[in-house]
Amino acid sequence: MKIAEISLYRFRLRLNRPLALKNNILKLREGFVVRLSDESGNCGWGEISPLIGFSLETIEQAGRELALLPSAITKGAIPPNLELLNGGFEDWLGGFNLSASVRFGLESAVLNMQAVSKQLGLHRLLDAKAAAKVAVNALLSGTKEQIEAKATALLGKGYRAFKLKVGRLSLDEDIEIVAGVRNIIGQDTLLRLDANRTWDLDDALKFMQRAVQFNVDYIEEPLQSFDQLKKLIKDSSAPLPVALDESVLEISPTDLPLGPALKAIVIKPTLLGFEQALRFARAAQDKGITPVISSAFESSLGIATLASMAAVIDGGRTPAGLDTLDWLADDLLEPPMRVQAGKIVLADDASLMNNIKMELLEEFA
Ligand code: OSB
Ligand code: MG
Repeated sequence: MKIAEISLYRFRLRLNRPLALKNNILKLREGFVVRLSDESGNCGWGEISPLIGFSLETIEQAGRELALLPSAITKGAIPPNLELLNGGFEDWLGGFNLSASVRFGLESAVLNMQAVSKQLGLHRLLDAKAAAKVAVNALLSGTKEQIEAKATALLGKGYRAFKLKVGRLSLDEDIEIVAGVRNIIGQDTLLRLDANRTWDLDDALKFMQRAVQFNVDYIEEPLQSFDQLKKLIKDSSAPLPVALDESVLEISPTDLPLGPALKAIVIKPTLLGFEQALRFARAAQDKGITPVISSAFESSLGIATLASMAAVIDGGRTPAGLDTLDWLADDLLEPPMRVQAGKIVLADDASLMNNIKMELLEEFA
């Protein structure tokens, strides 16, 4: 297969409400998309959406890389067997030192183009037996009232996993919200927490000890640094199971920390690259750690690609962190991806990406 044509676009999507991130409040979701086509006219799309405060690169940096994409990438034959995701992309693209979001977008576009040429959904290209549904965790944020209303509504819609942000309020307030959510969702529903590195060891332990009674699946990044978290992971008396998220950007798949308290690693392919994300997932599974594929507020185009990866990794059973689309007022796919009864449903053919909303795309470079 050859790349016959490459087109780059920029987008700015309106949000339904401002997106409050660590040190930034986004009013628009901005990024790029790349469209590749082969000699037969099959085309594949990829989303490039660095997330400020989480991606190591800025959107400007990603744009510069895209504007200067080496002709070694954009012209000529694509190496064989890339869809095996066992190092082919790294051999092909590794030498160009592309940032993670650009790498993810290019890898996605190539894989989606291959899927289209075989008239398969991306998950089917990667694994003929892949599941067609991916469970997701709902993402709860806002005031106690908003969180409880959302938990009630989504439980009724069939969600069986919830993730709650903690560490922004006082200990008592946080615990009250955790208790309220657990009370609403009942005992048979997964409850995950995410502290986004807010606490020192003392505060983290205080919180974790009080949260034990609420049967927490895991808490992401309770401590301020990977070094601190590593110590907690090795501590067999840690009160709650923990998950890596921000720390994943500071390690490589071969040096995942091991210890009794490490239950899961949250993998955000936009921050890592597609093939690299899968490498983390496989390394985690080899060590008995649960990989959880998660979004960085991509459009439906990125979410469809991420859901395909989650479907391949463990049959879509472990709820993925992909329930972020309702922040977007505009979206790049028509119809957009939607969560149905707590799951994202993938199409067996390549139809998900048939309709890209060209009117939201501006030609770039
Ligand atoms: O803190 O896990 C986070 C999205 C972008 C940046 C950081 C985070 C997230 C999410 C995604 O929470 C949704 C999820 O994991 O459920
Ligand atoms: Mg997190």
